[in-house]
Amino acid sequence: MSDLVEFNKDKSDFAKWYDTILIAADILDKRYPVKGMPVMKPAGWYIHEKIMRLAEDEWEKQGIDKCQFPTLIPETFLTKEEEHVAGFEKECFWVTKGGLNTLDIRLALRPTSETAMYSMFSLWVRSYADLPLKVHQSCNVFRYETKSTKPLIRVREIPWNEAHTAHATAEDAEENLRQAWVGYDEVINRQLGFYGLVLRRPEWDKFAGSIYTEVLDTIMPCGRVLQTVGAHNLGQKFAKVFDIKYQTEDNREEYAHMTCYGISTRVMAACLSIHGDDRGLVLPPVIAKVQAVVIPIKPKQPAEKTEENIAAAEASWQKILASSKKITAALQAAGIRAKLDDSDRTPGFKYAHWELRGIPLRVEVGPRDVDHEDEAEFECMMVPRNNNMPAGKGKKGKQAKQAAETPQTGLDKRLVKQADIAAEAHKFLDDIIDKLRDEAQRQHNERVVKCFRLSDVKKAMKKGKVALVPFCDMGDKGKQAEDRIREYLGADLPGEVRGWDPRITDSLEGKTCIASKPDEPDAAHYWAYIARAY
Ligand code: PR8
Repeated sequence: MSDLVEFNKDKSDFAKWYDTILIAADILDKRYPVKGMPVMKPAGWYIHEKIMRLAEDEWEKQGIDKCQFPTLIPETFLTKEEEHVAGFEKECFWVTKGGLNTLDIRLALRPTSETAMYSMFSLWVRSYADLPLKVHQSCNVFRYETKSTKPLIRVREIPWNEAHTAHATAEDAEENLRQAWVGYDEVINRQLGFYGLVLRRPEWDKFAGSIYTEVLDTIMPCGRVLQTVGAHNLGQKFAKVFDIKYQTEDNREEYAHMTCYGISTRVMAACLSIHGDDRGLVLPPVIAKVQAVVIPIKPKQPAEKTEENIAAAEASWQKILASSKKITAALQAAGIRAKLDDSDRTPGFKYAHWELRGIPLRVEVGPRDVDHEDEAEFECMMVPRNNNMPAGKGKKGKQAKQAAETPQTGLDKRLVKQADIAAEAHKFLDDIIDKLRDEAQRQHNERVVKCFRLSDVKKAMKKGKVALVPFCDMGDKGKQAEDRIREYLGADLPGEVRGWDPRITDSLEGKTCIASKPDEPDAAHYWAYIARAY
């Protein structure tokens, strides 16, 4: 399939890079004829499922149980919570017929599962002893997205994991959300090696039916942000309309306090985009189906083709193959997902093939590695996917100069002795993710700039940056200020106020809102982020 599209090797043209890498690396196929529903190929689905598993493991640790709810939701459930239905009815796919019969009540393909789950929560919660009630599921949800769709980022059938919880008190619900963020930090930051801005969304942009919404906005390589996590405090809104009540210890009736949060294929989109490079994907080892690929390198044909020389080259090749097999087995025995590529292709072809697919570690075994006095002894070259390249290699002129000036942010390859193979491979796999995380963090930091004038916001955004600005308000007044910002930035630069980070405590004393009207300076109460979003 990869030959259908030529991979755009220049990541600085990110839009093109993203569109071509997913096809070239066999992640998905866009040719299925329903808009917004690409087919996930085995390599892509493996990665998605691994990411979901990481989240599931976190929820398991936190006592959030896995369950499975039906895909269809009666319209009567969906319309119970006013704000929720207003937010979602236009995004639903509706089932109106069963065979030839028209259904009495329309059924929605779940756009999210609050209403399906909470209709059952109301049956399951009776007393304080039934709380907290915490469940999650990994499934597909459906949203009739009207903005243009983009593989993994804005799809109409969304593979995701969603968690839903009910608690006795508002404090318990808050604490649960904090734990949700601990879980996402572990999965996205620690394991997948990237993160983003953890923000509280403005009132006008919160989840339909929530009292507040927190998100992770990941800054993509083009400077646009992608909401990779949505975590919502639902307060008692849903509990009231779904009648999720419990008897307190002193026999009062109370409504439960609820939260929900979820991640989708967007996490994979961000992970691939942030770590990938001009040569293709760079996978964090934890999500790589093949973590190490072993490549035997054939000895050169002897210059003098005497029988003796030919026999020596063949003997060396057999040793190389035998050692490669042993290395693969040793890696597998050490719990590493290793693969031997002894196909008939040239080493150069194989390197490019596995690099494009992001395989974290390449193990090369060549003639010199097996040429030891002790027959049983051999070594190999371990080359991490994020290998520091010799500066400017293969490049000329300006490009070579640029390459020489680019900081080396990866790892160096190493010659490894037989006895150390398993330990060294493990060390590489650990170091790879640490390096990827450091580099992602460095790039993130570089992309955020403080601005105090709209003209500076414009300049920053044009350079692919995100602006951190003093801002007045996160309610109606803030919305008007945002409208002024949008007008100023114009249609070519559709920036928006993404929200604020309550943990930024830099003083705002004496600062005015960046979108104040010329003669009416408004005091700033928030550090807000302005960015263009996906
Ligand atoms: C909720 N209810 O629904 P949320 N394509 C890919 N990913 C998407 C798309 C899409 N069209 N739409 C949203 N996402 C709550 C929490 C249960 C779970 C991703 O929240 O609407 C986004 O990353 O925020 C979003 O943050 C996440 O799904 C959860 O969706």
